[in-house]
Amino acid sequence: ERWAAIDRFDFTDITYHRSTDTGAVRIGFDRPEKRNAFRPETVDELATALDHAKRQTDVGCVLITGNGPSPKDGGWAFCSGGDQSIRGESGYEYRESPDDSDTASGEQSDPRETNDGVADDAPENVGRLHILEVQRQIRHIPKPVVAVVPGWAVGGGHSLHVVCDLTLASEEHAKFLQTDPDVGSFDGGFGSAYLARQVGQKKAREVFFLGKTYDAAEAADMGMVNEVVPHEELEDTAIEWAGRMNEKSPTAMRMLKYAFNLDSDGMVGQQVFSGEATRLAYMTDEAQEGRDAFNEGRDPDFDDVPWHY
Ligand code: 2NE
Repeated sequence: ERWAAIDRFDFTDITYHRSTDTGAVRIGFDRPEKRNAFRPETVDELATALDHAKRQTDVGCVLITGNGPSPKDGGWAFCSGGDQSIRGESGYEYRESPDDSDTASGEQSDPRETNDGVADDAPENVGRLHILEVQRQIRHIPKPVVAVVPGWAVGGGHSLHVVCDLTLASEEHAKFLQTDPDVGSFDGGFGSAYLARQVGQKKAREVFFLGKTYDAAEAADMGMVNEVVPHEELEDTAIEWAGRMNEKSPTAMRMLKYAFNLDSDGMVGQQVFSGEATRLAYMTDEAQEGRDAFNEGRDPDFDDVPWHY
């Protein structure tokens, strides 16, 4: 078996696995009957899995994909963006969608109220847009993140693939579509402006303004997909990519990712990049002499340290 479940979490909306042969984890959206649309719970779980993946020092690659096919109609999806059925006035809300609810009246219930004692302490159920926080996690996690696209990548799901470091797509089933302006939404950050850096201004504007559907080959021609492979080879190829990346120098890979990010991340990019430079500096005798001198209550001795040029 290629994957072993990481079962320390009680996820309902995603699956989370570790590769049995290389340092990769696989996060799978697991709402195939909704084309893997995300609701706030999905986003919370995604954030938890990404944070866990970040902390695994023997993991050098994160694969994000969509489970499928849909038991309803056999359709495949990476992610179709925010679940419109639980979208409230100001964002996506923690509540059951009409088709999830088993109340006879169809009345909506707040799932947080089903656990004794939770509702009193629960924060107000304001609309969430925290998939944008997850985009920043993907951007800043110190290892490559690959979008493995087995089907539809739409709306906020399209933006997610855009923000990933690499995209691998199913030849038969992957489809790329921006519906944001159809549903009165707009990803004005990585989903659009960063897409323009990948495919150019005209094409990025076309993606949003015309809302055409692109197949995997068209998306690769455009420059937003790295490689297209037959559907049945998708996961094996993803694991092969992860294996290749895992053989490389972790420090070099981390510095490269942050270097690629730097010119579109402004001061935050500079902060992230320089944080890694600080880490490298901490590993020198010079920095350790500074630390030791402080702890020993003496002046630091940098006499033997050359002024490199
Ligand atoms: C994804 C797409 C193109 C698929 O079309 P098709 O024809 O293959 O499937 P179908 O029948 O439309 O969908 C299958 C089932 O999935 C549900 C549908 O309602 C349908 O349910 P049933 O009729 O079987 O009960 N479904 C699909 N996507 C859903 C969604 N996003 N929310 C809730 N249910 C969904 C087609 O389904 C489509 O266009 N979906 C909508 C895509 C969309 O507009 N997403 C939101 C964009 S805004 C956003 O994601 C966002 C953002 O931009 C910024 C911040 C946060 C979020």
